[in-house]
Amino acid sequence: MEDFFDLYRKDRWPTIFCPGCGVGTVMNCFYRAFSELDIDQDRVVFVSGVGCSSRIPGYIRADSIHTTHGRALAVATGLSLSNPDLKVIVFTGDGDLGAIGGNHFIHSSRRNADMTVFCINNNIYGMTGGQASTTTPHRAFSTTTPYGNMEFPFDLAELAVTAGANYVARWTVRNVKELIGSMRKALVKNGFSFVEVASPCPTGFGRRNKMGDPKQMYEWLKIKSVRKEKSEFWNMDPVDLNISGQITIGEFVDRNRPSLGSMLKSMMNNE
Ligand SMILES: Cc1ncc(C[n+]2csc(CCOP(=O)(O)OP(=O)(O)O)c2C)c(N)n1
Ligand code: SF4
Repeated sequence: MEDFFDLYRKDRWPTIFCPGCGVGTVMNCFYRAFSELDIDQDRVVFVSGVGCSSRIPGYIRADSIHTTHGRALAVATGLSLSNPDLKVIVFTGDGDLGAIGGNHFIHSSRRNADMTVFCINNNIYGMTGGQASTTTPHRAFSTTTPYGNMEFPFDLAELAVTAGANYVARWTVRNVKELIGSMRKALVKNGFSFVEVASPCPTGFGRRNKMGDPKQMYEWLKIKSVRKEKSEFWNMDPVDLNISGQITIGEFVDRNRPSLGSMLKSMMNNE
């Protein structure tokens, strides 16, 4: 790819993203990763659900399907099975993937369905004004938890590892180098590859939780993130993990289980 605007639909700019939102950073990291690989843009299909994070494919010059909220992975599974030559890339949010689409997430990981999923986890439903999602921290405030969240959040990366995904990593929007590296790896991996990005939503989450301006939210991500190698909490009781308020970052799995598409092919060939 020659330059930035070969990938983006410049005519759709400016984007809908609020000032200080992390979604734009993820989009630019994706550009870096994608442009360093030799992937034919005509063979790529982007899939998304609904949410601010899910708007990314709308800005990319390639075929895309904007599905209903939560159904991106179901559509992506159908696409990759019906045409194994396609490279299927999903952009999603923690609400889209972990809440309404939670079942598709678990089963796409378990099936090792052929797709790359980038989830922007901003701990909230950003687009609809700040309702609690499945990754809203315990005791955090949102429009639906005005007295603090009484529930405990999902660890999306850990869920994907446990369910069977081939590649899983998590970074924050501050770790751009590592994030680009993981995106590159995920894009060339067979089977289900998953990169979660912890990202600020100053409008829907930061404001309500008195986290300061976007710069302070970026600082908060730095303070809260701990590399997997140094983490006392990785692979422990999820309640401990969530009480610590820690974001464990790193690569969590890189393996080569047979993918759903490859299993289907070998069964059809009676192998
Ligand atoms: C079936 C259905 N239910 C609810 C909605 C309303 N809705 C749109 S986006 C959204 C949540 C988006 O949150 P997330 O996926 O975390 O993305 P973000 O906006 O935070 O990036 C909801 C509940 C919808 N569009 N369709
Ligand atoms: S509402 Fe939140 S996630 Fe959506 S664009 Fe604004 S800052 Fe970003």
